[in-house]
Amino acid sequence: MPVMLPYEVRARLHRVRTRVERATRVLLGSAPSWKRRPNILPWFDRPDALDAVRRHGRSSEEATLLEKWVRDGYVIVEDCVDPADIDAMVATLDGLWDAPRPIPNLTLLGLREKLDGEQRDLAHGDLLALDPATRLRMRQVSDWRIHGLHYLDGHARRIFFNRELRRLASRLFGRSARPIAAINFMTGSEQALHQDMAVFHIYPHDYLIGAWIACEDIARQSGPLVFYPGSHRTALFPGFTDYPQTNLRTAEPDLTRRYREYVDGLAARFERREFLARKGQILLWHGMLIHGGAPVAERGTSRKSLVLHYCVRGADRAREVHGPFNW
Ligand SMILES: O=C(O)CCC(=O)C(=O)O
Repeated sequence: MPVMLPYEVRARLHRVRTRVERATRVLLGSAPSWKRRPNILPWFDRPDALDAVRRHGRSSEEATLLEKWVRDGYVIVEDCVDPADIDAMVATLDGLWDAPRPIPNLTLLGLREKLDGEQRDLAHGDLLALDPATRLRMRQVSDWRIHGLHYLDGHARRIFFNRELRRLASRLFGRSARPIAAINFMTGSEQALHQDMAVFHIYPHDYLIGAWIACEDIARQSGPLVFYPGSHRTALFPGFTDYPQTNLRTAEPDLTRRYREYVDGLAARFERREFLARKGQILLWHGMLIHGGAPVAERGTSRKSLVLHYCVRGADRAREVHGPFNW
């Protein structure tokens, strides 16, 4: 498993690299890298993809998986992640609320003090400084989540770099896959329908895979992940005229509103499914597959998951995009 540099060092290196790259572009007057390269789609998005399954599949089992990927835009797998890692990671997350000491650089996102209260983010140290009654109330009413736990927790890191998942994502891409992001959700996200291509800045298009790892058995009333098989074959929102620069992260409010209408309209043409997963099951989905979080029918029901995203080297253009950013 790769060794992680301390968080501060990595954050600093990232900032320096971003600044140097931007300055170089300004000085040389060069266009963003994606304008200088053709948009060659992955094999699974090409018109001959179903024929290509025969070339790509190394066994009949793999060919079946790849064919489902091409047709439906998702596959479900299990037995990839060690349940002991899931249990240890979840124990760390559950223990954050009354931990003996703060974890540096850890922020809990989406906290609130009452059900209809404003959401806010809090450093772990600031959370522990609150009185126990406030913390308990916050825990009961917050739909909280954490980004990048793998930087801080060894078990989350083992899952992030899980070989089997990486191998699978590489077989799907037909190229070596690398994990680029991780979010731990503790409750239903109730996220509006979207495609991850609209959230990430990917070029060439569609070199993006999401992996939703169930960290417990998922209850129907918890607001499961919803998804629309086949919706990955629809077009990228035409309003993102200079994608990957413009997407939901950089869009003005009116463009975001139009994107939402566009995606809701597309989703209505496909069957809606819920991922009522058993602990350890994993749904891998195409970057254009429409998905979101169902409404939480019973507040207080947990829905623990880890969502990873995979890309191929050089296709994540986030560092070249300029703000202002919506998050
Ligand atoms: O888990 C969910 O409810 C939604 C997750 C999601 O949409 C994402 O991380 O892209």
